[in-house]
Amino acid sequence: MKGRVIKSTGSWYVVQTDGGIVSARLKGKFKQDELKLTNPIAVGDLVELEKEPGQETAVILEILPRENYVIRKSTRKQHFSHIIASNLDQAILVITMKKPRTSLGFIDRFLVSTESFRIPAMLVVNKMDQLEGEDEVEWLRVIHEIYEPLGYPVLEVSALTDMGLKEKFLPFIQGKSSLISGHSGVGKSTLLNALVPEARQDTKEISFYSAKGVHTTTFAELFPLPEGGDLIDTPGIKEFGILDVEENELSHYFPEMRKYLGQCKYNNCTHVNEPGCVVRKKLEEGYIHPYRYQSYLNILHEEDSHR
Ligand SMILES: Nc1nc2c(ncn2[C@@H]2O[C@H](COP(=O)(O)OP(=O)(O)OP(=O)(O)O)[C@@H](O)[C@H]2O)c(=O)[nH]1
Ligand SMILES: [Mg+2]
Ligand SMILES: [Zn+2]
Repeated sequence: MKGRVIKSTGSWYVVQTDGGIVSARLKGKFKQDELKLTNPIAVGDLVELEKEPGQETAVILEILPRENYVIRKSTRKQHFSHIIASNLDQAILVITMKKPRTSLGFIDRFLVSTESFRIPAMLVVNKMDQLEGEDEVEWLRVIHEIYEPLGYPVLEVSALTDMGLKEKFLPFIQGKSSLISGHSGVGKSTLLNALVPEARQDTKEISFYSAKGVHTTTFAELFPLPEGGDLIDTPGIKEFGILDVEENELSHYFPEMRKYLGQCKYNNCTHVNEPGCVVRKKLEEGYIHPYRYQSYLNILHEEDSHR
């Protein structure tokens, strides 16, 4: 029989099949292609499985080819990667303006990653009920100004008061398989609970997290939306480790730079200080946002130091 992995807790996988939910395990070692993975099977994977004789449990025999996936560098194991989820229609980054404020750098790293996997992305600004002060209003304005022209929708919601959820957010997620990502404490699980009441995901006040990096949600889990489609809640991430991107490839993942590809004087231009660089020219003319260009440089130099 076939099924979709809805939760993975390390050695056991919870799989949704036509006949209901079953617990399944892997038999023996799984061959993975080029990728060195900390998790051979990810939430969202479609698998072929078989009931164990005389038991309620099943064995996973095969992973069907993944349409796509979001992957990040493993924080625990060097040179290893971790698949966050697979077979997605879109990736949603939940951001907040305080406690914690999501940095533009973090947003851009996330978007570079989803661009590289060709997964559409959107930003959801949560905790709008807490918006106060000119500084926060200005931050929000900048977020809209930067990301909307690039094709990333920016929605304002409050998972706590339900603001924006049914009328604005739902049309974006209905009938789709969406990954929910973001820092710990931004309200991913609260958002999920508001949309899928049966989910009953644990949520916790920020003060409980402290600096130790304790996350309330510890495993990715997929929940069907009553209106169709599904949402994948994930543990919070501190930094998004982008997989190796070549120097002159990085700009492919910035839609506003991608437009000018092939127009620079040198075809291996990194858009830093090469003569005849069209990207720099467009930056000076105001067609590329200086914050985005700064993120580009930051990622470029960070990746540099890993080489
Ligand atoms: N004021 C306000 N608080 C919110 C909102 N959404 C979530 N919170 C609170 O923020 C805290 C963290 O929420 P969670 O849903 O646990 O955050 P999370 O992103 O799932 O965190 P991890 O599972 O650790 O990644 C909780 O105290 C929530 O009640 C909101 O829209 N407004
Ligand atoms: Mg959570
Ligand atoms: Zn250039």
